[in-house]
Amino acid sequence: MKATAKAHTNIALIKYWGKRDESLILPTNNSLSLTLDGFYTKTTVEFREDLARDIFYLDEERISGVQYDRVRNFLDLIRNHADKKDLYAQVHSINEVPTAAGFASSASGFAALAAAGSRALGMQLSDQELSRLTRQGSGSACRSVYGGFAEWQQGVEADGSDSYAVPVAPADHWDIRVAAVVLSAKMKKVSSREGMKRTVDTSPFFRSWVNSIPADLEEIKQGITERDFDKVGHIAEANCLKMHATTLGARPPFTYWTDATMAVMQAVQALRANGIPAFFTIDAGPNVKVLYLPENEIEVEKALRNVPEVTDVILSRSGQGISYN
Ligand code: 2P0
Repeated sequence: MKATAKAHTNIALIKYWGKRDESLILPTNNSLSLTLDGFYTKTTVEFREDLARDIFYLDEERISGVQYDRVRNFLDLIRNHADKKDLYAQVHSINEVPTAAGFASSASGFAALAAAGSRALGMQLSDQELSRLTRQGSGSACRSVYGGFAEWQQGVEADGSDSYAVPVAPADHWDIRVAAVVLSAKMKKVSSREGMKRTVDTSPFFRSWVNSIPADLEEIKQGITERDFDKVGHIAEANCLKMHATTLGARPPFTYWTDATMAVMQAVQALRANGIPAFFTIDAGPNVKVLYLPENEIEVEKALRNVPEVTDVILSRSGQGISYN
């Protein structure tokens, strides 16, 4: 009753920003991401008759509190699914996601946990079923089931049965790269969960954000099919700016950007002004991710490291979906 799975994190090019159901984690818009090979979580789940409760180790450290509760609640979902309500598990996770790089380790974390947990209980889930289950741990995680580009379909059903990710193009479709620009290891003040909720509840810009998604999605998918880097980059950057604009209209207003965030955004725009195609995207924190093509790797890395506020730049390629061993 033991299984191990590895899942990579993903970066959203069309952002998930807003929930229509908080407990089932159902979004207000479709989102689209690129899975990254540089950042992953490897998790082993072992269900054992001799355990009276779940045990969770992250990077060899025993975890309690909120992080433990999220894992235990998610294991409950898997247990209910498999009709094994009284069977507890020991979970060992190794995170190869530098938290300072501002990637949500919850994406690779819940994808690996869902895959290893369901396998350990003998469930043979399809990718679609696995994505639907993973979504209930953390929304963005449902996209990490697949390699390359994936789209999370928001669905319309109240029970979430049609809300899961589907593959758009595999990792080998296109060698597009991402530089994770590290600025600050400080904890973010507004969590993505809280930020999303505040935006949905109070920002007058939220409706416009949601209404703008279908056109962005159509265009970016066309760009991916045609391997049109300019098209994909411009849409991704504009979509990120729109998402962040909604937070300024919230009450109380907030932003994830710092001076350093702006400095990197300007460095990316300067690269473009010098004829090097590069585009930024930013999640619920100050760090910036930069999209670029392999032939421009050296110039892009150099320009980013030249920004005084930058402490590190981590380069990544497109990654694979969930694997087991
Ligand atoms: C995304 N983010 O699409 C967006 C862009 C942050 C900004 O998904 O509440 O950790 O667990 O569903 O997935 C971060 O939120 O939130 C996120 P929950 P999650 O990647």
